[in-house]
Amino acid sequence: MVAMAATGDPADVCESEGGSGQQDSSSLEKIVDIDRYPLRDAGSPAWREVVRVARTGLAENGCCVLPGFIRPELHEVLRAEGEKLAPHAYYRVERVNAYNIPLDADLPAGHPGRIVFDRGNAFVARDLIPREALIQVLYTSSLFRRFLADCFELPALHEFADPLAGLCLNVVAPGMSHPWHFDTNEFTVSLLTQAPQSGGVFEYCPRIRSPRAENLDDVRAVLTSAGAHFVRDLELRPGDLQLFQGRFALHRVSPVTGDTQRHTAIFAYSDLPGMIGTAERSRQLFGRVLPDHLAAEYHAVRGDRLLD
Ligand SMILES: O=C(O)CCC(=O)C(=O)O
Ligand SMILES: [Fe+2]
Repeated sequence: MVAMAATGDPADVCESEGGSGQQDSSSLEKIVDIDRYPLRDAGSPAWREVVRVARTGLAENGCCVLPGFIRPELHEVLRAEGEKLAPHAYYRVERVNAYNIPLDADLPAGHPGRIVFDRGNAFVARDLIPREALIQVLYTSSLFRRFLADCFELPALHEFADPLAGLCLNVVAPGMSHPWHFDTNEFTVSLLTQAPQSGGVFEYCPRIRSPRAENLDDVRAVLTSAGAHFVRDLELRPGDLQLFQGRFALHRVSPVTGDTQRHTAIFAYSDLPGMIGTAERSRQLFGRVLPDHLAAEYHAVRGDRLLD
């Protein structure tokens, strides 16, 4: 979702990170269907089987869904908490391209980065989400993080040090969409907390680019509606957890129709500690810049040579 750089300073790691132990386990047990997803039993046969299925989906499509991750009896709490937060989202319809790079970037004629969309979704920033909200409890759970790291085949995942990004509620109101884009962060986990009445479908193009190849012709085909064969729809229900590698899969939320907003919690993690967004990106997404953004040095650490 956001442009991130690692400051490399371990002091930047969120204070809440590492909050493991009994409290973590018991709060997680109340939220997650642990019979299906045994997050407390790392390495057990049941854990390994869930991780195997997730890894297969990620390897094949850069995406996998863990259905019924949240206990069904909490779906209404999840929805109601999101609904209460949604009015605090920062609304500003922005003109963007799929790479989230400046619209006046010097790109050759015909480059898909020259195609411009209205970004009509809005984010509620992390500092507005109460500590006890289900999505905040999940985001900060070290058991949850350890499980996700195993699914992504990483030794560890870290919360963002950014006080606003990292955990957000993505609000797509009727008539709005979250247009085609690549994510700048590599590991995104999301949870639909409120389904729209209609529309608002998550559409994605698995592996349309790779760390070595932008595949501009294919990207342009999708952006100009000539590439329907690249596009897959993902069926998501409230309480399903989605693991996604959006840096290589072009994706969007199609326009929401009907009367109901679409809400998703977006949990962003990094394999490096201390990730913090640039002041400019923070201003665009949340309408605010905090001292942490200004204090951080923005050395982007990337393992690839892609445009963004
Ligand atoms: O809300 C969603 O399902 C997708 C959000 C997304 O793509 C993003 O925040 O980058
Ligand atoms: Fe995204």
